[in-house]
Amino acid sequence: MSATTPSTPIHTICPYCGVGCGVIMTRITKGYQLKADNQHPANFGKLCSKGAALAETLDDGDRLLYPITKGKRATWDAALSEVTHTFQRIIAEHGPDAVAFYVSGQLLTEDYYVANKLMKGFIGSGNIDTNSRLCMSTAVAAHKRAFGADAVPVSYEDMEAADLVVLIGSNYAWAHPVLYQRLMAARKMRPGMRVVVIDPRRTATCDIADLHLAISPGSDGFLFNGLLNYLRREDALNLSYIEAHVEGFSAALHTARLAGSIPEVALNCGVPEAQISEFFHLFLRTERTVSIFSQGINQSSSGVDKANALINLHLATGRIGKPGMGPFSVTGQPNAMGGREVGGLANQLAAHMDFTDPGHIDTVSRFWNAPHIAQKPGLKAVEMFQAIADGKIRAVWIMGTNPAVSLPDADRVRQALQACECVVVSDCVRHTDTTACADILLPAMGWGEKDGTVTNSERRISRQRAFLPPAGEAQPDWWIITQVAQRMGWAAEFSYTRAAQIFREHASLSGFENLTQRAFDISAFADLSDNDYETLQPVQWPVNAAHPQGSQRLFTDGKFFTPSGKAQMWPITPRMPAQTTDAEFPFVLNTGRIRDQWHTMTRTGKVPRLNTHYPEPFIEIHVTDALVHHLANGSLAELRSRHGKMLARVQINEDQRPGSLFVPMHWSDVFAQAARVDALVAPITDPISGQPESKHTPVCITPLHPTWQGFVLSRTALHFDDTRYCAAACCGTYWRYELAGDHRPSVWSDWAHDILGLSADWSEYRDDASGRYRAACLVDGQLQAVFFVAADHHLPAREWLASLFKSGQLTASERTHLLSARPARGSADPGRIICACHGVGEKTILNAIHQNKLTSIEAIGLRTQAGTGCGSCVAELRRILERA
Ligand SMILES: Nc1nc2c(c(=O)[nH]1)N[C@H]1C(S)=C(S)[C@@H](COP(=O)(O)OP(=O)(O)OC[C@H]3O[C@@H](n4cnc5c(=O)[nH]c(N)nc54)[C@H](O)[C@@H]3O)O[C@H]1N2
Ligand SMILES: Nc1nc2c(c(=O)[nH]1)N[C@H]1C(S)=C(S)[C@@H](COP(=O)(O)OP(=O)(O)OC[C@H]3O[C@@H](n4cnc5c(=O)[nH]c(N)nc54)[C@H](O)[C@@H]3O)O[C@H]1N2
Ligand code: SF4
Ligand SMILES: [Mo]
Repeated sequence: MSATTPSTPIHTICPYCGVGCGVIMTRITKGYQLKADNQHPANFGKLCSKGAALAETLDDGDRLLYPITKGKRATWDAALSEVTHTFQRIIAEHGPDAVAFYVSGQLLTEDYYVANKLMKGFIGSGNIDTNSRLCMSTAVAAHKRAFGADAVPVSYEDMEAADLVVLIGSNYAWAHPVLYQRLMAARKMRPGMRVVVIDPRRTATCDIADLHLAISPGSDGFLFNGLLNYLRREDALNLSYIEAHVEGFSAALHTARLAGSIPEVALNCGVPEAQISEFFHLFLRTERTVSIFSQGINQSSSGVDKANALINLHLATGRIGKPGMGPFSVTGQPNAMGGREVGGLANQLAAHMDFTDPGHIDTVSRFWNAPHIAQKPGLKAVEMFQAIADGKIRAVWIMGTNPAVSLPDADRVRQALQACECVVVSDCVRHTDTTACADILLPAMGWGEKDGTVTNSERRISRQRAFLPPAGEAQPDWWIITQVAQRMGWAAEFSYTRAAQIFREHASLSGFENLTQRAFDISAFADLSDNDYETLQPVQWPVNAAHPQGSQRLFTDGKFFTPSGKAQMWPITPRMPAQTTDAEFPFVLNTGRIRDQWHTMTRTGKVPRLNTHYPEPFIEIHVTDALVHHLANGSLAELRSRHGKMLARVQINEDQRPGSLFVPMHWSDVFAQAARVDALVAPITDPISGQPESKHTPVCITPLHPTWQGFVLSRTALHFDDTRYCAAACCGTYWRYELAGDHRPSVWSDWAHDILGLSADWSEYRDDASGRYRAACLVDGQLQAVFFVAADHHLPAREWLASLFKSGQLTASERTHLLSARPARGSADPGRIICACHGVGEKTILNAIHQNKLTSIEAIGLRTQAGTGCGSCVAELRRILERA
């Protein structure tokens, strides 16, 4: 482990999204200073709100600090032996397919490599799958069908060089913020560049769009086929490219004809004809086109077909392998791509080799010296958890993912884990919905402590470097896995003592018997010295004898990795989502991400400034739907599907299509009482990739009418019993709780005093007729907590009260106005926080615009500082400006 000398700046990589931004950490007197890496080719000095707040995630609060077995602290040796013996016993009794690993695109490549090697090579089962199944498996399958290999053809620079960028099912502004900023900058330089966004809802990304196609959910395939048919009719196909480099053209074209002409496409996609023709025309006349796609395509029961229908367009126009062109699947997790390289999916083998080719099984088996290597693919994530529920899998080891929150049909997943004979969880965090189901907990080193490599969306391998000592007894994931492998009897095959050895082996396998038939080849690193590994510079694969400096773009020679060397167009018959809405479940539930949270919030949820943008779970609904269903803005509602239910706050806007609801995926039981959206999501998957349809579950919505609603702001963390709804947010100097209940305490003040456990210096106000209760508790003149209760959701703004937690002694005037929740003069309510870096609220921004007649983002920045930090909020600022 290189716990490098403090004060030398350490170059490492942000652990969140697949953009893979470089950051530099320097030790300062109090903690660490974080800087964006100006030299890193992913971000060139930029960071988003999450990356910029990384230094605030480094404390040990709620870290898993030592192994725990059956609820008790254990030594590493005892815990590892227990994992080993349990797995060995179950394998002996029920065979290797009775055990499984469920891993993650947030592991480093070295961790991933050894996990895959242990399960497939030595335990001899294909049962290792990863959360990338929920994320990138569709793109992987589509790439393989089209290119014969899972290879992303383009670079970030291609996006910047394009004249048309089409963003499909991607909320780029929030999910890949630094790439979004690069796109904005590129368009500023070349105002001729056009951007089209294809997404059923209007997102922050639409801020940059020249055209937004708010298509009906799941209808993308009709659009792409319609476009292919249109290009044919307009004689805009690149026949010489097709002739030389593409197969399957006639069949693909034949099925595309069925999409009909523009009016039919418009009807199928639910958007005006004029918009369809504008998009088709733009695509037709713009040679340099990059089509970026993400979960709006991947998370679908026909995702692979949609992705291939899109790739078809690039193949038929020859727009691939050239600067500024290509289909571009952007990865989600920091090492989603690395996981694909090592073969972390159940249907892959290793280093881009597959079970479908017996030669590959033989190659890997000889390389690993693993005679009992698995012969067939294992179960894909959703099937894997069904097999756990059925008792076919009796032991599962979960590493770096939180399936009790993030898998579809999450209540069933949780029940399956609770019933499973042995659940091992390696995580950095002590309390997650999944660690709550574990029999054995193994503390993994987290970001800043661990060492290894990750690969970003543009195939760029970068080093993640340690700059911190491990928390408690935490160990690197590769070490934990290797220790179990050694105890299982494979000491020689898993004798690694440092990450660099694993990386060399992985690099060497990528080149082993690879006579240029396999895209993934980093054999140039097979003999990398430890020192060179330490100083490895970011580089795009392939990196081999032919491309020692790496490769910016693939398929430049028109050669693909199929047996014929030609790319494959696929005949696609578009399908709508598997489940349709009906009278009982009239809405389509769309789910996804918000700007400042990362997945299940285990890390971002503890950063105060990231909790201000959206402090509680919410449901976005179109204004007309809200009217019909009697839902008021800011009220609480229950969502229900055939699988489960949840509660969240209603947000009314015109960004959703009527009939669609949007709910973020982030809230877990750790942060809210009943807000896991995946409890509702149907476990329906794409038949080829096995990726769940996380964006289209039929649901119904009903207003919630609890007896009381309220909020509590408190300097200390509190616990509430007997609530119907409770959402907690850690806000630095205070905790915020949004609450609702069905049972009214007989005496409110007893309730408040009990919860806070303090009797000193309370001021209270009660109005039984209206159901109002307000209380403030001060200790030594300092605000300790406020309790606000009402009969419904009409409660005062929290912001001024929240600001008082930053003060020491309250002034007399502040004390007088506490229970009215607003300051002496005027309203100091800044509104919902928009700029996380400087804590600037929507109302402050609107006031500044009105009072000073501001007309530009720059002017708002000068007045209020909003948007002058990381820049992640610029899209929202522009919308506020437009509205004003
Ligand atoms: N802030 C933040 N950033 C992240 C993450 C995070 O947790 N937080 N996670 C990372 C990960 S792992 C991933 S995979 C990426 C995901 O990045 P994205 O895919 O960009 O994010 P999502 O919000 O899941 O979904 C994108 C969009 O798909 C749209 N959509 C829904 N249905 C359809 C449809 O039928 N057709 C089309 N065309 N669009 C549709 C949704 O409305 C949504 O706006 O983000 C990464 N970046
Ligand atoms: N409804 C709905 N569901 C979705 C999605 C959606 O759009 N909608 N998106 C899906 C997608 S694309 C994804 S990628 C998944 C993400 O879902 P998850 O992978 O379940 O989410 P995370 O919160 O990132 O979980 C990572 C866990 O690993 C831990 N961890 C972090 N670093 C390390 C490490 O180095 N080692 C170990 N051992 N543990 C570590 C964290 O503390 C955390 O508990 O969710 C999927 N689920
Ligand atoms: S865009 Fe943001 S979250 Fe993604 S890698 Fe860069 S700083 Fe991290
Ligand atoms: Mo993802």
